[in-house]
Amino acid sequence: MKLDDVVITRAIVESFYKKFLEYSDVDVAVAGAGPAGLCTAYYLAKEKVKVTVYERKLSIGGGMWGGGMMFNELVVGEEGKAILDELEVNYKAYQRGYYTAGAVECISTLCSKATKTGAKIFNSISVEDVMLQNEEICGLVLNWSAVQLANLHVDPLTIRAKYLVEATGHPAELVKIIVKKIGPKLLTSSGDIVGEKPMWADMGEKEVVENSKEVFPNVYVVGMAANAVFGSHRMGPIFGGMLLSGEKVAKQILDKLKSQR
Ligand code: 48F
Repeated sequence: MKLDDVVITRAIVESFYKKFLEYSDVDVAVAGAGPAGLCTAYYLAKEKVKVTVYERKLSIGGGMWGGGMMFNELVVGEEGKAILDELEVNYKAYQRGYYTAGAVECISTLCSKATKTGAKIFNSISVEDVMLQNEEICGLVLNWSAVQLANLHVDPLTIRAKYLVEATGHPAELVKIIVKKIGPKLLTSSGDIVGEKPMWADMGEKEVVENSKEVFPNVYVVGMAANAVFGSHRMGPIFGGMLLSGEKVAKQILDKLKSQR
């Protein structure tokens, strides 16, 4: 069959346009498609929650591709192994309590599971602000990452969400925006971002799950952003905590959504 270049153009533009519009009003919007954000999206989408993820970079996966110092293997502890089982990611026992998985298989499977269960991921789009109405955060403000990179003076677009998930990793960008625009009114000990502490895998892994919770009304934090915001240690290339963090917040949001039905 003879191909028409313009039909290809129309197919792309119309299907993207339809998808973007359909997901401009969602239950949950996630900022950042690293392991924690993707895992949150997977567990929500699995329960038929309308969830969308915005990722600044062209490629999703955040810090997972590089394993540790670009040795593309990950370590997962005993608790995190259950999520690898759920995702059907292969792993090997290294020694008791330490399992290794290929970084590429892990992130590609997580992405595949999240999208196949219904999460919509928009890459190359950066979150630059939140929508606030009547003192309530109720959406994300988005722009093309290329616009930010080129420093162009272009106004953003806004989507509505019942709940937001901060999953931007170490810089905790979404929470930083909230503090900058609304003030230090977080549900942390100081009301402000407490700040990330140095490396301590054992403590960081435990605390990241504890810290994954609501940080501002309707805004939940997962992954490294949770430890940055609540003031806990980093843990380096052990990734079970990132996955468990996403699973925990997905459950919390599901409970909230169910109680509103
Ligand atoms: O950094 P990232 O992988 O965060 P995570 O899911 O996992 C942390 C681990 O990778 C690792 C670690 C674990 O032991 O310490 O660092 O908590 O993924 C965060 C994603 O958010 C994107 C960023 O490009 C990355 O892919 N991101 C950051 N800021 C924005 C954003 C933004 N303003 N808008 C959209 N995406």
